[in-house]
Order: sequence, then structure tokens, then C-alpha cells
Amino acid sequence: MINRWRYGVLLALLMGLTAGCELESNKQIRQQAQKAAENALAREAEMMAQKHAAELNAANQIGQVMVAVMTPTAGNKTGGTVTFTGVASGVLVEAEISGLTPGQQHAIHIHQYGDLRLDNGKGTGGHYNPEGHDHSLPSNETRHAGDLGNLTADANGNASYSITINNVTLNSHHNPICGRGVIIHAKVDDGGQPTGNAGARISQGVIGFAKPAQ
Ligand SMILES: [Cu+2]
Repeated sequence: MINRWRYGVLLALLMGLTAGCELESNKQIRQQAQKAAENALAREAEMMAQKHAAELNAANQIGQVMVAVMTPTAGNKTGGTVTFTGVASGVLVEAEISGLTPGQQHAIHIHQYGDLRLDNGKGTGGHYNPEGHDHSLPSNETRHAGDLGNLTADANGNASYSITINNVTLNSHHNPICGRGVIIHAKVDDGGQPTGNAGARISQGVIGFAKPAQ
């Protein structure tokens, strides 16, 4: 809209200039204005193409599945799987986890890196936050892309958790999660800054392509 308005102003300027006796300096201004108008239109076309590509990619991920196999960090026993499935409204996250503290809530996040070489989970870096937001819980739309909230363990230390998120994609332009880390923490994510006061990293995994169901 702004680009069109700008184009209109430039066009009016051009017409004004060509109406009178054209000085050399006016010719230069006219050429500059023409160039600026062309650039503005090219930028607008590029933005529209990018938006279209992002929409196509988001649609193409429907039915695609990724998985993180969670393994305990040193001194812990928490493990299981977290699957990520492309659905019409975004990405469905489903966690099946065991070895948690019975009756307690545990933070679950997507972290920046899929690097499991450290046995304390810290190779995965900080929360995945490509948009530079403050940390929060999923009830708040503005948050880290990796803020998945909390698991709640039953009396046996098992948790099933599911949430659909629309601030990431599996493997396309908009905040792709493929190859990144998943961390489960010792404590609850209370939504506080900078990362929810969730304590130690008790289980880690990396998000990869899942073998299609047979
Ligand atoms: Cu975390």
C-alpha cells in the first residue's frame, strides 16, 4: 500500500518535470525517481513471492512427521519420544515421557541446537528464539518459538502431553525446527525471565525426520 502511494507520488513528480522545459538536473532527478519507483515495485513483488512460498511450504508439511528421541542426561533417568506432526493449523507436538518426578511439572522446550555431545544437555544452547521475543508460556502468543510449556507427571513419573503450535514449521522458511534440540527440565517453567526458572536439563533429544508409518 505504501509502495503504491510512493509510486503515485513519484509518477506525479515525473509528469510535473516532463511538462516544463527540462533542465539537465531535472533529467537526473527524473532518472533517479524512475529508478526508485522500479526498485519499490521490485521489492513489493519479492515480498509477495516470499509470502506465497512460505504459505505453500506450510501447507506442504501437512502429514509430515518428525521425532526427537529423548535420552537422560548424566545422573538422570528421563526419556521417551516427542513427535512433531504437520497439521492444517500448524505443528502438533506429542510427548510420551517417563522417568519424571511423580506428580511434578517439568518444562519442555525446543532449544537452538541439535548437539547432544555434552551429557548435561547444554550443547543444545538456549531456547530456540528466532524472533527475539521474551520467554513465556504457550498461553501467550508472543514467546520464544521453542516455549512448549510444561509436562505433568503422574504418580508413576509418566507424562503424556500434546499441544498444537503455529509459530514454527517442521522444515520450511518460517522458524524451522528440524535438527534442533528438545530439552526437558528438572522443574516447572513458571514463565519468568529469561528462561522460566526451570532448572537442570534432565533429558535431551534432537528433532529429525521420522520413518513414515508402515
Ligand atoms: Cu529449556
